[in-house]
Amino acid sequence: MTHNTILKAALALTLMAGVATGATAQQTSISPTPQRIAWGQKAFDRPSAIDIKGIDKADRDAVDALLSQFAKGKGMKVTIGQRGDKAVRAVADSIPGQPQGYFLRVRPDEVIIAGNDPTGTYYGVQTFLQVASQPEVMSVDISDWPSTPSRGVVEGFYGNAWSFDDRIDQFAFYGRNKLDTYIYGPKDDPYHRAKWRELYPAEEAARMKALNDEARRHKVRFVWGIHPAGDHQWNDADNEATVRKFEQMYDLGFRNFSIFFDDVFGKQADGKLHAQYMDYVKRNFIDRHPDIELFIMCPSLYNKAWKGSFQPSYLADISVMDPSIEVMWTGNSVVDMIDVADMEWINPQIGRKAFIWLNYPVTDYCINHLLMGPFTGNEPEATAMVSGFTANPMEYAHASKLSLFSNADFLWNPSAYDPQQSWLLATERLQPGREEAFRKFCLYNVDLGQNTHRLRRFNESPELKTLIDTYEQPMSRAYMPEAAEAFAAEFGSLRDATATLLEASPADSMLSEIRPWIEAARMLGSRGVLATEM
Ligand code: 14T
Repeated sequence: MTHNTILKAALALTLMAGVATGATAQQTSISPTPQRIAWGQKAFDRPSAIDIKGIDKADRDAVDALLSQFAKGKGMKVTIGQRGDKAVRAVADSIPGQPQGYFLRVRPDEVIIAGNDPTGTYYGVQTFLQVASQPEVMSVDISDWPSTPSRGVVEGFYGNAWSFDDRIDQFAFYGRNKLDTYIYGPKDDPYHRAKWRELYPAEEAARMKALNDEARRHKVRFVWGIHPAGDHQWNDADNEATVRKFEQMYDLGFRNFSIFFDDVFGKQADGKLHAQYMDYVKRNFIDRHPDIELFIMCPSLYNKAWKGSFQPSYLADISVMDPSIEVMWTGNSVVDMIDVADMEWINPQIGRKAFIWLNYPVTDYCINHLLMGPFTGNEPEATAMVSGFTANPMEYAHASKLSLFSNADFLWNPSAYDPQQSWLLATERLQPGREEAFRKFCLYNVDLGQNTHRLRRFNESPELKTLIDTYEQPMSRAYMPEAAEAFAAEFGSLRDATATLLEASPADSMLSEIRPWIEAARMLGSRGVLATEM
């Protein structure tokens, strides 16, 4: 959509404002932040039923997402379709040409959702569901597309892998937040790493298939990964075992694959052997199935700080692999945020744009911590230099959503990303009605503490820090009643906030998942209040 069309749309909406009835309705916060958006006045009251035009041709998953929120019947007219479909021909010129792009128009008499491709249509529906989440639905024109390809999650941590239910729940969350990639690499799934050669037994295979099917419904590409690097013998038998395993996954419906070589050293970390093996699998598996999309490798040397610990030629050795193979990279060190300089360093060496494996909010190296602060530190301009960007989360699937929500927002539209705003919205979406209490708790779970990877976050419990900064010095000379009061108020509000969360925790998956941290924060609050009384 050109600027000119946007201007015209905005003008049309402004004119409509004159005829709109009723008080000014609320604009909704849309996340991820759309590329172009022009709000008008109130369009209509949220309907309970919708009358869908284009339903037979439109992407099935998009229609299903729509019907999960509205009954089908006489009601608001919603036209849905994809570029080329007759239903959306009238707005063909407004549909952005980017992959996964869509155009959404909400007006008093009609709604149009028009995708550039099936995922675009699905994302258009997701945005519409946010716009229409209010009792009074606003007129709006949105033209939108992602700035970063392959956005999502790499389940790549050590420790308790996510459960089946966790993953099913994640895929719906990814769909809502326009994350399109999930890379499967839980270190502790035996069929991923320890017993990588063995096929999944029937029961496990059925569960993997169910997961992949569910991911597809939310337009998430489930990248099934194998970690053979620990004991691969670099011979034909092991090459064939890999293809056999991948064929099993292909037959189950998987269309995206990856091979991991991380955290192996010495003779297992030979770049030439890795490249030959990757090319073997490319020729003997990937190329035989033209409908396979992603083929990704995670190298042994996956961050700059480790360069001296591997063969000096490791990166050059893997750079000769087939150029369609994506290469993962964690940045300057194992746990690091990504900037332009990182990408300028790695991309030329591997002869392609690196696919980011961000080790945040993973906590497998600081397991007594939760990472619940704003998602900050990645440079917006770096996103144009990646082929994908996936985050390694905490073993706490629900709590990880706080960071993933903002990660999705950042990647979709990096130049519009505001970490604080995004965090405020994320906390509201995850704990609606309890967002203030949840925020109070989160602010006490920001920093990682001392850890091997040295990542720190310095905005831990900012309110408490301000009080300490204000009163520590003067209090060392004389007792100050106002200081005691101020501390009591802060600790009291932490105690009360966490009490609210604890009360809600049995019925809330996230709160029950992180209950020990909430309990600990409540005790900190109570103890603080008592200390001021002493
Ligand atoms: F492959 C990678 F990109 C990667 O990050 N691998 C692991 C990952 O599974 C783990 O979750 C992450 C954070 O702890 O770090 C990598 O694992 C390590 C890194 C180390 F520096 C394991 C041991 C280490 F000493």
